[in-house]
Amino acid sequence: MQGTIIYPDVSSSIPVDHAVRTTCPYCGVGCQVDLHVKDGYIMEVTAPWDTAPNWGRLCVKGRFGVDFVHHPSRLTRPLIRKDLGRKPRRAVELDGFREASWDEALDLAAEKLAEIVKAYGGDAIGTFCSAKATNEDNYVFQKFVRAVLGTNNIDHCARLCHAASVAALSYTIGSAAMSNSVAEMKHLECFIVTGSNTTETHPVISTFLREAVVKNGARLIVVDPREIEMTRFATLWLRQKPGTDVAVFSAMAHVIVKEGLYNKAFIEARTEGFEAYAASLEPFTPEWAEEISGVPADLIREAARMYATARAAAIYWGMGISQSVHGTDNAIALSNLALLTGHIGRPGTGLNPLRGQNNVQGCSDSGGLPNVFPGYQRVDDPAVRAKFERAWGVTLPPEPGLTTMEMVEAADEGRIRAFYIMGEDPLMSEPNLRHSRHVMEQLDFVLFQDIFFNRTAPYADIILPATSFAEKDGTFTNTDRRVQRVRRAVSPPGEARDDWAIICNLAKRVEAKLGRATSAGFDYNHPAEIWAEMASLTPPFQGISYERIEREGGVHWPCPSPDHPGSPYLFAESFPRGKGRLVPLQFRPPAEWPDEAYPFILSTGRVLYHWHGGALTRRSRLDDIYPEPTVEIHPADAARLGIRTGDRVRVRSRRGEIVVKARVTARSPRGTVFIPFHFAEAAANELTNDALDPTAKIPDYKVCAVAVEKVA
Ligand SMILES: Nc1nc2c(c(=O)[nH]1)N[C@H]1C(S)=C(S)[C@@H](COP(=O)(O)OP(=O)(O)OC[C@H]3O[C@@H](n4cnc5c(=O)[nH]c(N)nc54)[C@H](O)[C@@H]3O)O[C@H]1N2
Ligand SMILES: Nc1nc2c(c(=O)[nH]1)N[C@H]1C(S)=C(S)[C@@H](COP(=O)(O)OP(=O)(O)OC[C@H]3O[C@@H](n4cnc5c(=O)[nH]c(N)nc54)[C@H](O)[C@@H]3O)O[C@H]1N2
Ligand code: SF4
Ligand SMILES: [Mo]
Repeated sequence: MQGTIIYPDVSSSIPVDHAVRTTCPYCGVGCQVDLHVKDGYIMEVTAPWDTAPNWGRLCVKGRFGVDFVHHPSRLTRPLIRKDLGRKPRRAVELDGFREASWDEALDLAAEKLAEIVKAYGGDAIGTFCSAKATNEDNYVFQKFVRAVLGTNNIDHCARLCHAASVAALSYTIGSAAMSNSVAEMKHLECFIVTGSNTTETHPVISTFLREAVVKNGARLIVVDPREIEMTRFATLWLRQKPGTDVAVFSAMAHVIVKEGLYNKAFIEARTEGFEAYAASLEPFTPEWAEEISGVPADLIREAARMYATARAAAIYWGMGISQSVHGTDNAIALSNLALLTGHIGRPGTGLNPLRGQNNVQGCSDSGGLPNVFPGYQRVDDPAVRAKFERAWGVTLPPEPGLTTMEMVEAADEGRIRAFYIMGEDPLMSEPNLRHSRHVMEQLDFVLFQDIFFNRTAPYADIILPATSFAEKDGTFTNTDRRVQRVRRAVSPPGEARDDWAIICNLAKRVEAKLGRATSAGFDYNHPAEIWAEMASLTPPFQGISYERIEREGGVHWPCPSPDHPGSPYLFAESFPRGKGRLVPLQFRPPAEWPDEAYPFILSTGRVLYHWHGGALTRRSRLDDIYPEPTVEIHPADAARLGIRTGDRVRVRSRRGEIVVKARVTARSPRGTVFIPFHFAEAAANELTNDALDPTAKIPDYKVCAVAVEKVA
C-alpha cells in the first residue's frame, strides 16, 4: 500500500535476540504465537505446539500478517489538524495535520472535551472503544467515559457484528458468550455451520471442525447461500436465499416437533414456553419454507432429523445470521433448535456464535457497551451502580447510553457534538458511508487514537498514536472466553504510547479542567494492576490473575475464585436466566429486496487475506496476495451482462456506487453478487443499507439491492 517495510539485513544463521509468547492480533480464535525478534524487528512468527487453543496451528494472517507492526506509515507523534475549528469539517490527508508534543495534544483534547461537557453535558459526547485493544485498555476507556465524561455513550464494533446474537441469547438463555470450547471441536459428532465462512474467517477453528469430519466421520450441515469451502466437507448443504433463515430453521423445528424428535425431559426440566412455541410452528411446513428459501423441503427434513437425533450436536454461526434486520430473530431460531433438542450444556453441543475480532469478547466483557459495566453488570441497576460509585468515588449516569448507530443518528441531529474513537475505522466499517461522512462533517470535535492513519483519520481534529499488540502488555479474551496474555516484544515506534496510558493521562487532564478532584483513580504502573481492579469488581473474573495466566497459558471465564478451574463449557446445570425460553417467531422479508432498477442482491463479507477496512492487512505482505477489490458474480448473470472475469464493473445502490473488477464464479448464487469490504478504493459500504434490526440495532450487511453494469 503506502511504502514498504525495510527489514535489517541479517542472515538466517544468526540466532534471534529473543522470542516472546503472545496472542495473534487478528481473529477471535486467539491463537498463541511466538514472535521471534532480531534487532527490534519481528523476523518470524511460529506457533507453540503444546498450548491451547491452536496447538501449533496458525493461519496465513497470524504467520505472515503481523508485519504491519513495522510499517513506515505507523503513527509516531501526536497530530493536530491545521484548520482546527473550521466548520463543516473537511476530510484532510496527513498534510492537513501538524505534529505536536504529547502535552500540547492531550491538553487541547482535554480542553475540547471539558468544554463540551460543561456546555451540553457528557451525553453530548459519543465514544468508540476497540475490540483490537486489550481488556485493560478498554476497562480504563469505559471508566474514563463513565466516571469523568459522565456518559454511558460507549460502544464498539460488536454492535456491527454479533449484536443480534447477543440480544437473542440474552433473551432466551441469559448469556451470549459462546457456550462450548474450541478444544471440543475435533470430537464433534454432528454440527451445523451457518452464516460462517469458517475457513476464511476463523481458519484455525475450521481446521478442528474439518478434522472432526475427516477423522471422526462427524456429520456437518452447512446452511449458507454461498458455496464456501466448508460445503466441501458437508454431509448436507442447505443453500437458502439470503435473508430467509427464520423460514429454514423454523421449518426444521416444525419437523422436529411433528416427528416427535424433541427432547421431552430437557424441555420439561430446563425450558419454558413449549406449548405456545410448538403451536406457533404449525404454518412453518418444509414445503412453505422451500417456497420462501429455495431449499428443497426434503433436505430441510433430513437436516432436522440429523441434528435432532444425534447424541450431541452443536451449532456454530457468524455474520450471515447476525448482520440482518432480522438478526435477533435469526439467532433466536437457532436457540429454539438447541433448546428443543437439549443440545446444550454438554460437550460437543451448544450455541456458539464465533466471535470475530481478537478481543471483541473481551471488549464487551470489560464494559465497552452502553448498558453494562464490566461483566455485563447493568448500569441501570442501582445496587450495581452503587458498587462502582463506591469503587471509583464518583456519581455515575444511571441511564444506558446510545449504541453505535444511535450515536451516529444523534450526531446527525446535533445531540452529540464530539466523538472519541479508539481503534476503530467507522468510515470503512459502517453502512451507507455517504451518510457517515456527512455526520462526521457536522461534529464540533473528533478525537482519534489509532496505530495508523486509517480512513476515519481524515476527519480527526487530534490524532493520538498508540502502540500495537506487539509493543504492549495486557490480555485479550478469545471466542471461547479464554483470557490470554499479550506481551511486549518490540519497542513502540517514535513516541507512540499504550492506549491505557494515553487514556489515564487524558482522564486526569479532563478532571482538572472540569474542576473535579481526581477521585476515580487513573494511576496504574502496569496493566496487571488494571486487571486486578477490574477483577475485583467483576465476579466472573475474580479467580483470574496475571500470575495464573502465566502458569496456565489462559483461563476460561467464568472463574469466580482462584481455586476454580475456569469454565470451558457453560450451562451444564442451568441457564443464567433460569429456564431457557422457547420463542415463537414470524418470518419477515429483508429491508430492501431487488427490483427492476436494482435487480441484484449485494452480500458483503470477508476474504482470508484481509481484515475489515484494511488498516492492517493492506500494510502487510498479505496485500501482495490479494491486492485489489473484486465483485463475485454468477456465470449466468455475467453472460447476460456481457461481463468476463477481469472486466471493470460499476455496482450501484440507492446510496452510492463503486467500480470493481469482476470475478465470474458460481460461488455466489444467481442473482447475488458478493463484495469484500476491505478495500478503500472501492468501499462496499458506499452501497450497503443502514436499516437496522429493531432490537439489536445491527445493520443489514448481507442483503441490499444493487445494479451491476460493465464499465465501457
Ligand atoms: N480474514 C478475515 N477473518 C476475519 C475477519 C476479517 O475481516 N478477515 N473479521 C473477523 C470478524 S470481526 C468477524 S465478525 C468474523 C466474521 O466471520 P463470518 O461471519 O464467517 O464472515 P463473513 O464473510 O461476513 O461471512 C458470513 C457468511 O454468511 C453467509 N451469508 C450471507 N447471507 C446469509 C444469510 O442470509 N444467511 C446465512 N445463514 N448466511 C448468509 C456468507 O455466504 C458467508 O459465508 O470474521 C473474523 N475473521
Ligand atoms: N459491509 C460490511 N461492513 C462491515 C461488516 C461486514 O460484514 N460487511 N462487518 C462488521 C463487523 S462484524 C465488524 S467487527 C466491523 C469492524 O469494524 P472496525 O472495528 O471499525 O474495523 P477495523 O478495520 O478492524 O478497525 C480497527 C482499527 O484499530 C486499529 N488498531 C489496531 N490495533 C490497535 C491498538 O492496539 N490500539 C489502537 N488504538 N488501535 C488499534 C487499526 O489500525 C484500525 O484502524 O466492521 C463491520 N462492517
Ligand atoms: S486463526 Fe485467527 S488467531 Fe489464529 S492465526 Fe489466524 S487470524 Fe490469528
Ligand atoms: Mo465482527
